[in-house]
Amino acid sequence: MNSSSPSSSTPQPASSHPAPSDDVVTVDVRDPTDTPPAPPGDMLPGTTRRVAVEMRLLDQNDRRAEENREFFRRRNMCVLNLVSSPGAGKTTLLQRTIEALAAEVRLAVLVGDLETANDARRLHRPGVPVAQITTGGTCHLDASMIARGLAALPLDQVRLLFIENVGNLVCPASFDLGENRRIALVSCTEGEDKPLKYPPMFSSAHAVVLTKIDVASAMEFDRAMALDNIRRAAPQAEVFQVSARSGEGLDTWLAYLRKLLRAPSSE
Ligand SMILES: Nc1nc2c(ncn2[C@@H]2O[C@H](COP(=O)(O)OP(=O)(O)O)[C@@H](O)[C@H]2O)c(=O)[nH]1
Ligand SMILES: [Mg+2]
Repeated sequence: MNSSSPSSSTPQPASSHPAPSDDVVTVDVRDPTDTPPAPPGDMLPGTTRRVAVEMRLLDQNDRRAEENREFFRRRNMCVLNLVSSPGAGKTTLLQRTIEALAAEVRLAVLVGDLETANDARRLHRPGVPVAQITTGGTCHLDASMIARGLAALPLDQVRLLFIENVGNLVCPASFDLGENRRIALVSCTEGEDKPLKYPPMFSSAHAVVLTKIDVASAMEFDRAMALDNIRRAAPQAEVFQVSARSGEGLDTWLAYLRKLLRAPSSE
């Protein structure tokens, strides 16, 4: 455990143990009282209904996020939160990014999914600590999950932390994790209009990455229209176009990261 994790009041993970075959750590933040959703229909006698008190939850999250931000600032860590729908290419882009940067700067990764440590295994390489946060039914990472993930990682000298959020174009937009930059990915296989349909995810992003441009023409994807939609939904964001498969556009993306690393962590 890392004794200087963001909050000493942060509850310890229900389970935090190294996977037997590699150095990937799994931090299980599932709520044991959560039950898997059942098909809709009449409530059975004796079942209970959960009512989410969203405002209070978000206030609490914002406080935790501030603690995380302070933790990152003290350690001079630059933290990127990657958000997108499932399958937009977050893990693949991170794989390419880590390959390119691991020799230059000390990196770490927190990756969230409902189940499995598949992405953590894909991202792990010697010298790059990775923790998989398994959320059970929760469709986003929140600031306290990040604090628990941080506590499971050796963070000495880590300068750049990537957070791969749970794949979801809605909920992660509401949860500040204390990150320096939020990066929204949208792929050429999702259609041109996703930025217009899911505005909060794009209006809250510092950068938008259009991914899988290698398959744009095969998908008859209208890139000009998609870029126009991105600019309308995220006029504040820097926009990148990449293919993690062919490598096209990766240089510009990596230049953006290197520039971030040259800036003080509070920016
Ligand atoms: N053609 C193509 N496929 C990609 C690219 N990036 C990711 N993929 C594929 O898209 C699928 C989902 O990618 P993944 O990185 O797991 O997405 P995530 O769920 O956002 O982490 C995988 O089959 C990847 O191989 C890309 O740049 N080009
Ligand atoms: Mg992934």
